[in-house]
Formats: sequence, C-alpha cells, structure tokens
Amino acid sequence: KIRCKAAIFGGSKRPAIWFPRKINELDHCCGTEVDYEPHNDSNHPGFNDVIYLKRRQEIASIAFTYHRGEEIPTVEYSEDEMRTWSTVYTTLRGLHATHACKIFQDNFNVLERDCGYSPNEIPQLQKVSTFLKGRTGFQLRPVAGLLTPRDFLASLAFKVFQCTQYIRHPDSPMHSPEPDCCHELIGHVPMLLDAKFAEFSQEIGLASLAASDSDIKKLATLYWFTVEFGLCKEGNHLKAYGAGLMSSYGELKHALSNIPRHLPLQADTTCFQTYDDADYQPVYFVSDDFDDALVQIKNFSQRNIHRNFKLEYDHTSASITGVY
Ligand code: HBI
Ligand code: FE
Repeated sequence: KIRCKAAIFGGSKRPAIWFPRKINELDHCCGTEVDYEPHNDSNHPGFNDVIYLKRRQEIASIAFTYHRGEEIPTVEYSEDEMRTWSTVYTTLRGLHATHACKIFQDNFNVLERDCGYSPNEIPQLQKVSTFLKGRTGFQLRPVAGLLTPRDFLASLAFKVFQCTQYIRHPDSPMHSPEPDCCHELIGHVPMLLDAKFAEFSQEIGLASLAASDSDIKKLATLYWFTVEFGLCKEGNHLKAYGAGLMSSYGELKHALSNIPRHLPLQADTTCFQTYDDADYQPVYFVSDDFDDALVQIKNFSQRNIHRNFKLEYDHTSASITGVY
C-alpha cells in the first residue's frame, strides 16, 4: 500500500497515524485498499457471474490510475447496464415522492433540470462532480469499491466524495451489497447539494483525521446512522435522507414503517450502536434538522477526539494547517 512518508505526525509516545494534509494526498487514500470484494461474498448476486465480475473490475480499475485533478474518464455503459439504471431510477423515484425529505426531493429535481439526470442515461461522474463543486464545493473521484472507513472519511474532510462507477448486478436491481453508481448518484449526490449537509459531511471527515482506531469506529457508526441511514422530521412526519435508504427500495419502506425503533440522534450514545451492514436496521436515528446534527458532530469531535496538535482546515488551499 502506498503511503506518503512526508506526512507522518504524532507524538513521541503514541505511534504516528498518517493522514492526508493536502487534497492531493487523497491519491494515497483511494482505491488501493478496498474492504469488500464481490468474488469473496457468496451472497453477492454476481458471485458466480464471471462476465459481470470482469466488467465490474474493468470499470473499477479506473480508480487505480486516476490522480486528483484529472478529468474522470467517461464510461461507455452497455444497453444492459442502462436498463438496470432505468429500472432502479424509476422505481426509487416513485417511492422518494412519499418517503424522502424535501431537501432530497428538491435537489433531485435540480439534478434532473440542470445536470442531465434521467432514467435514460447513467450520469457521468465528471459532469456530476463539476456541477456539485459549483454548488457546495464537493467533488467526486472514482473509487474501486468499498473503502476502509479511515480512507473514506479522510476524503470527506477535503470535500471529496469517493464514488464507484460500476453498476449493480441486473438480477438484483433493488439492492446491492456494495456501493455502486446507483447508490452514489441517486442516494448520495442529491443531499451533497445541500450546503448544511455538505458541511455536516465535511465535519465528520475532519473529525476522523489522525483519530485513533476506536474513534474512527465511532465516527463510522455516526456516519452510518446519519449519511447512510438517517431519518429526519418534517412537521409530524418522519422522512428519510440517508443514501443507503434512498438507494434501497425495501429498506426505505422498512425504515419508515412501524417495525424498527426510531430514536433521536444523540451523537454521544448513537456512536456506540452496533449494526449489521448485510441486513435491514432494527433501529434508526432521527434528527430534528441539519443544524442540530452539525452542532452534535462538532461537539462530539471536540469532546472525544484527542490529538496532540490542534487541527485546522484552510478552505482556500484545501489543506490542514495544524498547530503542533
Ligand atoms: N467506501 N466507496 C465507499 N463508499 C462508501 O459509501 C463508504 C465506503 N467506505 C466506508 C463507508 N462508506 C462508511 O460506511 C463508513 O464506514 C465510513
Ligand atoms: Fe454510501
């Protein structure tokens, strides 16, 4: 695994934890270490489908040679891949109308109006990235699959969202055991167009830099129950905003039904909640709004993440200017 030797921090007593200090150093956090491989999971719908696995790998490997700042290569999707996209898009879009929060729906409409989102074509990452950057400063970069929480969260600190480009298996359009372009583009991108939510995402990322393994686990849990599976209140109604819900028809229905428990988001306790990433969640956490969620993550970070230097982020240069 490539690691930049120039950027090692840490006290003399504790082992140094490497973290990216500049946005370009994210090239060391992308694609070299993935946490999941479909050929190792017999529950993956493409587990035995050699042609699917080969195609998935062909697209995923773009991430291995990509460097920050380059144009993200265009993928020529096949007719079959487009058909999968179309099925997922149309089915989920129908359910979003009743289950998704207003911010999500408004931003999805914006993507359809101004960024070419439609059931007929899989949007190219470069186009979406440029659009997103102009709105909230977030950018996309290609990634080969599910990354380790540390690498994934580090990129959020620099407002970079790591996106898979391959698409789920056609036999299972309503669910994917790993992130795919439907999950990223339909689930994540609409919320990243919201300034408060973008700031919230970046804040989790900043908290993760140089954090201990046990703190990374807590932050990954908070990420899981907010960005992936979060619910919010709209008047008297519960609505969803988490990307894992927006890209899974079955779980979106389940989440808002009376089967699971709904608890208020409390960073200090939510961070200890266990979860199973291969099943529907038995519990979901509800935020009043993103102002509250942002305050919570900031307080959590201040109280829980201890570093032997003061971490600061400079927006202009997209770099960490720690005092240490
Ligand atoms: N990797 N590519 C990718 N996409 C994600 O959404 C993602 C990830 N790695 C970890 C992760 N999400 C989270 O569930 C937390 O562990 C941070
Ligand atoms: Fe995700």
